[in-house]
Amino acid sequence: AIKFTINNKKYESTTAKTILEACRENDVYVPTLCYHPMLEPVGKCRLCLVETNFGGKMVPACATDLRDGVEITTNSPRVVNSVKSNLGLILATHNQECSSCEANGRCELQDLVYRYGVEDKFPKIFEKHHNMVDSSSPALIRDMDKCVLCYRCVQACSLLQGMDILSMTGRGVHAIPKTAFDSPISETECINCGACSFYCPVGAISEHSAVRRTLDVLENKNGKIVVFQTAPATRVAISEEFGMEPGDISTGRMVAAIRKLGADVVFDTNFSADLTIMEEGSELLDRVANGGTLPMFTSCCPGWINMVEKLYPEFIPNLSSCRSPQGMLSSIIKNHWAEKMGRKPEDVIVVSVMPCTAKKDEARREELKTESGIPETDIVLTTRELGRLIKLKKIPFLSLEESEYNNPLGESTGAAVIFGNTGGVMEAALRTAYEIALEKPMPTLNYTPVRGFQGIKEATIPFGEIDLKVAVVHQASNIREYLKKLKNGEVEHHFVEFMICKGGCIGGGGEPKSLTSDYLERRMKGIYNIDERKTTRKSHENQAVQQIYEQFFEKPLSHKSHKLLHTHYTN
Ligand code: HC1
Ligand code: SF4
Repeated sequence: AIKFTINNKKYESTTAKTILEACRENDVYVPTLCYHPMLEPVGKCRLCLVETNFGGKMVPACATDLRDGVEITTNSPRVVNSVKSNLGLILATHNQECSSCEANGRCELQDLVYRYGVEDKFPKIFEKHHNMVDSSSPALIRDMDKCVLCYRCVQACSLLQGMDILSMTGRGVHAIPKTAFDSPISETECINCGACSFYCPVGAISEHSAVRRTLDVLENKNGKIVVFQTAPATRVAISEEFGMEPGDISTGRMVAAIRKLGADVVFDTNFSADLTIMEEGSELLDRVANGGTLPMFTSCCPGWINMVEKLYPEFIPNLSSCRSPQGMLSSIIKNHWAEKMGRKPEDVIVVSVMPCTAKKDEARREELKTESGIPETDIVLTTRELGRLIKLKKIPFLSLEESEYNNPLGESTGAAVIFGNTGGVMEAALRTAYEIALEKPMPTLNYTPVRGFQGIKEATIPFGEIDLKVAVVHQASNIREYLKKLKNGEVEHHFVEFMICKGGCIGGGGEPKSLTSDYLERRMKGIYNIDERKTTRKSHENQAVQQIYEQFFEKPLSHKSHKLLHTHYTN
């Protein structure tokens, strides 16, 4: 163990590698702004400077190794003054439009300024330098006058996602994360995954907010019905917005809160996740039996679809033609359910709550409009935005009595909720495809080879006459590696699941921001817990799904399903 002192108190550690880790491990507060435990320390913000007994200069705790015998001081007047003056300098280049900022209330800079009582008395020097708001993307907004030069977006985009859309250019106050040729982000190869917005500690990159529009829709209905749908991964993360732990399951409270906001009906995207399994499973069996394009690729992750269309159009034929569960449910609501309720598609407003920024982009696709040309999904809110709405309306989330989804489009199985985890779509598909093709259930429902955080997971399942070879790939950088291998003939599979974000949707760019290093593991556990507690855990056993086939779609891949549940891609 390494022995050291912090503020004259003795400690030892076997796990901490840096001074910052040692302090955090022992609950000693050290301010940070550029540091995030899921990224590499860059030592840029200078807020974590501490004194040590090794020489006179203060050192950045995040980037200094913990050494035996080091005496660390985090609370001396010298340290505190340095934090205050560094915060003052950051403020001088920061556009503090706090009250209208997306980050208001969850801004790391705001918290630090308050905590240290820093007065904003420096002359503003940002206006002349950046003055750049890029709202060209339907998913994200960048306001560079709020950038604090932490490098977190740059790292998220290049290191985690392997996309390299943003890079830091210029020096000093002129430094700024830019796109190549400074193009609007919608004109770059950006896939709208939102990883940059998740890691942004302030409001410099945030989701393209639909909070105000949603309030307007809820408060001025003009005779319309407002229908919400909620994605699998939202229910294990929304409570983090209210101070609870990652992975806490709050399905019933979330539904109750959405009703309190004024929604008329709350359906579950999990219903259409079950439906997706019926359609996609059938599509796979059909491709295998009839020599269709293989491997077949899942198509529910919109960041992934953006990646294929923008960067790998040669793989478009591999994509399943299934719409995402969001797309399927909105289509059913407007084109089938509305009619059953005696209403026109125009009378219904669909608001979907997603862990994902790219879903905002998906909802605007031309292929996902009704015959009369209106979008089937009107509004997409991220989980964070739903949290903001609930707080704005002063709804006491934690003490709400649980509420159930409306039926029939609110019924779902355990197979649907695991869509939220990497490997979940694959596991759900296998539970159903195996049983339908072989007429017996899988030996075990918890199919562990496709679970967990390994970037590329592979498995082979004896499937009657063939061995079904599958792979699960998550996080954009791993996807690029996998596709390279596939092009080179180094891998061979029948079916591959792709999710752009690490961990799958639980790691989506629109989920509550977390400064912990284990939020993904904990959300993942929450999802598997929901699955285990369900009485039905196979999509084909969803009675509401069976019913909609009997009463409307007839069978998977029918003419009607093709029209309402499938789509096509462009480049
Ligand atoms: Fe997902 Fe999906 S699982 S894409 O990861 O297929 O966003 O949660 O809603 O549509 O169901 C996201 C999550 C989500 C879709 C489903
Ligand atoms: Fe990069 Fe994703 Fe942000 Fe686009 S949305 S800039 S790809 S991190």
